Amino acid sequence: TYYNVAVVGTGAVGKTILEVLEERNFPVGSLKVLATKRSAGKKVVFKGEELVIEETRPESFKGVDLALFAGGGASKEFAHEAVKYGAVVIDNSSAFRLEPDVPLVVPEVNPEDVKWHKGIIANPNCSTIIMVVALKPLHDAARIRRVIVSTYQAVSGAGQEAIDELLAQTKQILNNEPISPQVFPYQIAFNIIPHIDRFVEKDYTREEMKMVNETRKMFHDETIAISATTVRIPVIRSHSEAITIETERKLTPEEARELLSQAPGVVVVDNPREQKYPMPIDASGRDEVFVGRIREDISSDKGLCLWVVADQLRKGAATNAVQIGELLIENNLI
Ligand code: 2RA
Repeated sequence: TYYNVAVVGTGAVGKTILEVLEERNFPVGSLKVLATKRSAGKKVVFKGEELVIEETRPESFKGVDLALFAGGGASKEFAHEAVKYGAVVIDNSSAFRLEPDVPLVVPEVNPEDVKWHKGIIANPNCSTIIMVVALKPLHDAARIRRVIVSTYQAVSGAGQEAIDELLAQTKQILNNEPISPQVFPYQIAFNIIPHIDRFVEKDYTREEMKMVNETRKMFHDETIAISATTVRIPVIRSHSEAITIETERKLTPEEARELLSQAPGVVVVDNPREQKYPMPIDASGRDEVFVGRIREDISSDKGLCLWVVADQLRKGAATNAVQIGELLIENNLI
């Protein structure tokens, strides 16, 4: 069976969705690429064929089986319209993630939740996806009670303009020219900024609270204590996370390494003696979540520290969305 697919959005995530659909040989019958008026008329290439980007309208979803929304404002405007026309929507924006009747899914973590979808399935935030893929096998084995995480997030998480800004600023600074930050609130080249998205509650940012609330929703456990600090660093692609967990039952680093090396979607890169650990340059372009620096938390009885890296445009966004689509097909849910 082949499916009529629409991809809504042609930014960094939309483009990556097209690449992933092609690479994974997703059973695409017909493909529509939809975007705002600004991009309409431009072309994209899918499986060697040129496709003209169309402006998104409610009627665009007529006959569409699966609509992959890449994120942004289009979701609020058109996701429900797409469902009315009979499409199943996989949505990468934050618009519906915490709605009780919308499943929030990472296939390695809570695949069963796709079964109760009512038309929309939400794709979690990139930094959350990366964290939960690494934590799920540990949670299943020893029940995580507390998580403390600091992120080191690549500029591409903020879109193509953010990449352009980092490259331009780097050149300007090396040439002793003045800079004028547009995408980020401060200089990002040769700097880091401990602030992603807006400040919301108790001086935490929205990005930080996404990691708290989305993780609890997918683990079906509102009692896990989670505190995040999310930080933008001058790296082009792939997010990194320093994570410390406390579990109900003590988990040794050896046991954690064993569990993670068996876990779907995870690659363990952990050999301090040979200076082997995950880094953004190695994770970029890959679909797996890389875990290393697995060690005892020497400050706590039942604590464990990990270093986790993944390509946030792929597993953190596009690949996860396409995997949800594959899960829907396997379960006859489209
Ligand atoms: C970021 N969390 O890196 C994002 C994008 N969803 O800014």
